[in-house]
Amino acid sequence: QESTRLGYAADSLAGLSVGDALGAQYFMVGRRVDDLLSGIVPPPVWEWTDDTEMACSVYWLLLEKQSIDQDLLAEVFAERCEPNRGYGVGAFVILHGIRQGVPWRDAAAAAFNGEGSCGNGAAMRVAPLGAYHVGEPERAAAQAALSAQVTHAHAEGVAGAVAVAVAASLAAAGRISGVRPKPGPFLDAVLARTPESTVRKGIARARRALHLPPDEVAYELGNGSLVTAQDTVPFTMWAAAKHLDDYPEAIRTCVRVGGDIDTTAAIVGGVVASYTGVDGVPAAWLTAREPLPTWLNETV
Ligand code: 8NA
Ligand code: MG
Ligand code: MG
Ligand code: MG
Repeated sequence: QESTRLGYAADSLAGLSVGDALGAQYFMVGRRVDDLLSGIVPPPVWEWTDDTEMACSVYWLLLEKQSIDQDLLAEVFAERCEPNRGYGVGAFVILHGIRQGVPWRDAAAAAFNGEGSCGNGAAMRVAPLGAYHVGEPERAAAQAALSAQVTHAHAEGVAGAVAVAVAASLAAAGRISGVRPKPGPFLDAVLARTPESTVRKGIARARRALHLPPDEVAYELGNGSLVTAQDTVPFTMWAAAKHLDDYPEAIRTCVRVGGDIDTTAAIVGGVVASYTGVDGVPAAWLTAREPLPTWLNETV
């Protein structure tokens, strides 16, 4: 049912945006990580970043079209882009090009000397799209790939988005069934739908590292410091699998290991909230997060 699917997507977006905004307090504003680990959260307002802005565009497209129209998504990404939200350099150039009238396919293909972007930006924004396709992980994967290609022409950038969307779809399905997916089978199901890639190899390593402490796992798999999908998505899949039923602990795990915290927390928050629902996100954290943009509820 359409309203139910949108509800799952909205819950995922809430988890994603709170993770992004709280994570940015450590990644960009420079607050002390130890404070959060001892239960102290920063004072409001927690401003969200590019992760949330782009996720809002994806969610808006679901409200409008119920599926990924790449031309419209490119237009919305470009039009809604506020330059001060901390966009990746490549993303900023692509979106600027689109605004100047360059077709998105050409702009995305030209990035990084014609390699295309393998940044983590396609993964950071995609969890709500996965949650929307609850119980349909194949469809989530296909739609995620379409959503990624608009800015990320590199296969790794696309694979990262596919893995995250599949994880969110499976998490939402777990919520419906009332059965919490166990970490190992959960990662197996993500692996089964993720195309062969360095990202997928990293998730396979995460699957074998479920018994290890987070710092060690982040050291082995990467914590997003390189801002690429390969360096970001495997750890986020590990953290989401481990803490699927505990949103605050999932976010603390991202903050604890450092790196690209706004983005790791956005991905993990978006997947975990697909399972817990918005009720899993502490009310005080939701209130502290800057309100989502008003254009989210405007139609064309
Ligand atoms: P992107 O396409 O610019 O990619 C992000 C980064 O990935 C690039 O700047 C490169 O360093 C690297 N990269 C991408 N493709 C290649 C390649 N083919 N070869 C070598 N390096 C490559 O933007 P995006 O949307 O994918 O990035 C999302 C990230 O940007 C998120 O972490 C988001 O939060 C934001 N970000 C902001 C800051 C900040 O301080 N404001 C810092 C890092 C990232
Ligand atoms: Mg960001
Ligand atoms: Mg995407
Ligand atoms: Mg980031």
